[in-house]
Amino acid sequence: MITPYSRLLLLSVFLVLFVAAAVGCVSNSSSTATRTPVPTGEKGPVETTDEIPIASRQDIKLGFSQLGSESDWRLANTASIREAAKEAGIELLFDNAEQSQEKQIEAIRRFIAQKVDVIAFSPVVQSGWEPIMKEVKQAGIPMIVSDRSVEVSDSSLYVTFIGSDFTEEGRKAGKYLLDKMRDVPGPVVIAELKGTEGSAPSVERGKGFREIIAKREDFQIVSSEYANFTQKEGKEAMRALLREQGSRIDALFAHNDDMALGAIEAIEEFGLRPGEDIVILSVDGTRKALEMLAAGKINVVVECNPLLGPNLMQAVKELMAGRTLPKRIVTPESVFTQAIAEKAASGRKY
Ligand code: GZL
Repeated sequence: MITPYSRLLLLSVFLVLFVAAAVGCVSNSSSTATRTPVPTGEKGPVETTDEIPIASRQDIKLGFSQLGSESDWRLANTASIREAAKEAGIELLFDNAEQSQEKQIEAIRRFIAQKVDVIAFSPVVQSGWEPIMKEVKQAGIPMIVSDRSVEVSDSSLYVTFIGSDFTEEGRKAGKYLLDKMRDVPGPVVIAELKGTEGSAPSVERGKGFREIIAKREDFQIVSSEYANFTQKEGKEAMRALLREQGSRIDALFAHNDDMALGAIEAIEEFGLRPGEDIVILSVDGTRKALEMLAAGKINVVVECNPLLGPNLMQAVKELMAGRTLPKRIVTPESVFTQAIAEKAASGRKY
């Protein structure tokens, strides 16, 4: 027989159990949002939900190691990074290593000590980065590779690589030359001015170019010299080449515009007509090269986009908001021929 007292007792027990269960669901629901800790160095992880960052960080600090200031492309690249950081409200700690890998490594180590949130760098050469990249990883700081690629056995040492497909750029130059020379009986004697030894653009542009010109056995590369992407060294190397080979050269593949511009000076000093006596292929797409293209002194310029700043800052913000990034972000590029040179040169920012 249930007395009124025991009925009241049972009801209050049910009531307590019901309220406890209701509260438990609410508190559980707040833990269902998946949390993605984002390493930000010693300050500890920035936690976000999958949907939106809990707070888009306004105090992001980015350490950037630039490889140098050797070319107009590089100056445009640096300007793009500085402008985009300002635009994005990201504090930029910038170091220019002037072509020294050792100085780049020292700068990256300083960024670790300064407890930046993200470290990005444009590696002067492909190899020798594993030890410092491991130090960065151990410090819990995400790393972004910009412009030139690195050779590492462990790709988890960097979050993403933002830059061009240099092999494809070399192929585009080769395809132009095959087409230009399709009715010219061989042999076609070719000279090559390479950038910095061991750098990704030089290794890969050379590889892509050779892959394509191999389609004609009578295409012969008779000289291939390093000129470190600079106009001065491009002129000096071309001068020496002309002294050696004389007017045997039918075409020149310069791995960047600055070396092509230097070569043009040497060719004219030698008494030959660049763009006519010697077909000139270049890469980058700077205004000066496009002006030479329009003047008929260069025959083709394969674009290599230096304006990586916006992509880099976007990647930094996504990273800090806890989002995952693709391992590779490729910048869109085209080819400039004499037909479109005038128009392209007038609008060129750099
Ligand atoms: C390519 C870049 C190269 C340019 C040169 O992404 O690294 O370095 O082609 C520059 O002009 O010096």
